[in-house]
Amino acid sequence: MSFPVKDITTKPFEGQKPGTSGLRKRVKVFQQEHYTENFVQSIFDSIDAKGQTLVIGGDGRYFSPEAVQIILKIGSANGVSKFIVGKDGILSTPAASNVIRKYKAYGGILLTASHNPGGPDNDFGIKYNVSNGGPAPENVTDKIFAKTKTISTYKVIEAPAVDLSKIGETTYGPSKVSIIDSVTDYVILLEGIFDFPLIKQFLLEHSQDFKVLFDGLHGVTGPYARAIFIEKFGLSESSIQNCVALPDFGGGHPDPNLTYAHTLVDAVEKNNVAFGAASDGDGDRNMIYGKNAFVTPSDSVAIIAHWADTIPYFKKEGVKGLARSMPTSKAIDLVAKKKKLEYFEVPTGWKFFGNLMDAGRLSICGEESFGTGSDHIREKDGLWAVVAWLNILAAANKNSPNKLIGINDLLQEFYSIYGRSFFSRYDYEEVPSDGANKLVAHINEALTSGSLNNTVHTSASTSTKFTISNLYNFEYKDPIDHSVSKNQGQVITFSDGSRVVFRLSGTGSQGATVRMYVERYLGPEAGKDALSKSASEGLKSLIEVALEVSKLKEFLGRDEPTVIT
Ligand code: VG1
Ligand code: CO
Repeated sequence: MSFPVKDITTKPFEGQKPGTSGLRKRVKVFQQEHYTENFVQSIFDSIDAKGQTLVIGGDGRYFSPEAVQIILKIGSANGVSKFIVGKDGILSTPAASNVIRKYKAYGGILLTASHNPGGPDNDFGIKYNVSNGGPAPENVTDKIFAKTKTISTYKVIEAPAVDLSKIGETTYGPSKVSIIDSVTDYVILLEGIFDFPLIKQFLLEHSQDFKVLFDGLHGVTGPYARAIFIEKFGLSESSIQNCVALPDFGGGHPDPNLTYAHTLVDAVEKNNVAFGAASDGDGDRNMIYGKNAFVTPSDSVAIIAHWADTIPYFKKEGVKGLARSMPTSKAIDLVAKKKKLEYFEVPTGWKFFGNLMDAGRLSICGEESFGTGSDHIREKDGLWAVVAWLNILAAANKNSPNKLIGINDLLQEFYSIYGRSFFSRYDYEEVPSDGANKLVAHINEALTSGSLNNTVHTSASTSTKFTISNLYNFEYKDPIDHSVSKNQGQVITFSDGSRVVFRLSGTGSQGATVRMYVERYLGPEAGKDALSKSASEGLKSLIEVALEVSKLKEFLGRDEPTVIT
């Protein structure tokens, strides 16, 4: 059978600019005639995938099956020789990164809008990853965006739809399509990193006093969690919930934080769960939350780094360096200093870690936005972080026969060694762009004129005084390829070492989202009482000052943030 290639005439759409992590828009936008096709063709116009292998995966959200067929048609017409596709189009983001690396693919297209809600009235997303398994760097995404602005035709082959539910290899026009199990390779990967037998034994011994609960929030991790928690660790069905992946995530917001993962929070409190965890829609985020113990992502990555030598992968490979995104708290820097490791501060977005990892200078990194990971792949990895914590707890308990060590014990011990970086993020979602721009302009004005430098600000409720020491726009020069990324967030520093950051989100699908990040550090000498306070108590006065200095409420017309994490 021959499969003719057809050229279809089209016109550019506005706004097909990939954000922090791919192009994200409402499903209805992607469903417009030629919209998805234009973007996919623009990807192929920006790369050279002729004769190459391409991975296709995603979180299975609404509109994914249609999008997979569009990519197959356009990709094949553009000369891709082989597609590796997760069964039913499903591969979690970390699993896709692993598949790209393991099978030495040229790159991959991931269909996900991550933690954004799904369904016909919600979000869809398309992201391109390169051969190291990581999100395409800015020079590639800039090229894709430029192509979307001038596109006039796209190519398709005329072929019947591929059955995505059958594992195996088939011929598709001039190309081959290999449908693979979505879970197997990923589980093999984690088994090679962590001490599965140790974890299993620990969980078995403590089946009564150390209950585990993983909440998939109806995102893509459900089947992965089942394979790991039930099949590998031998836990019971009651240790996982919401683990059936649904195209609309059951109507929920698949974002693992204290606001949106309330199904986990409620169950942990009600059932005395010692170790709870959740992941987001596409499986790259995680939250660690046990009874009376919430681990901020900034602390989580620092604690994993502190305990790295209990994890077989790091025991073998060593820890080469540590890193965090700029707004993430500096807890991990303290670990790096103590362990005499190199450490880096990069802009928000996982794509900035990839070069450092490829150069062998970075092993463990994280973002405050519930993203944690390592150089085992080039995406953040939700289940990796969850299993890392179980590995660490199992190892810590091996040396503690008489007392069960839980999440809170690890937190308190960490604070007693390094001190504590109280951290919180306020999100003001879908505010008018005009107000957001005014806020940015207001801070920029202070930044250039220096009008706020050395000014003293007093918190209304606690009378604590804060002196502004500096304001700057964060700029990053990649140490490997020397590319420069400007305007990555406005930073206000205070004389006591506290810090407030303002940033506009690059993942929202409409309006503007303003993020305010606050951090205040107390050294170990502050003592146990001060260090074990809640973040909201520890940060109250700084937040008041940040709101006053930025005039945020005035510009955004919002009294309260949409989400506090
Ligand atoms: C947000 C987070 C950022 C993260 C990005 C993608 O970006 O702040 O840390 O890398 O989402 O995460 P922004 O630009 O909205 O602040 V995910 O789980 O959507 O791939
Ligand atoms: Co995600």
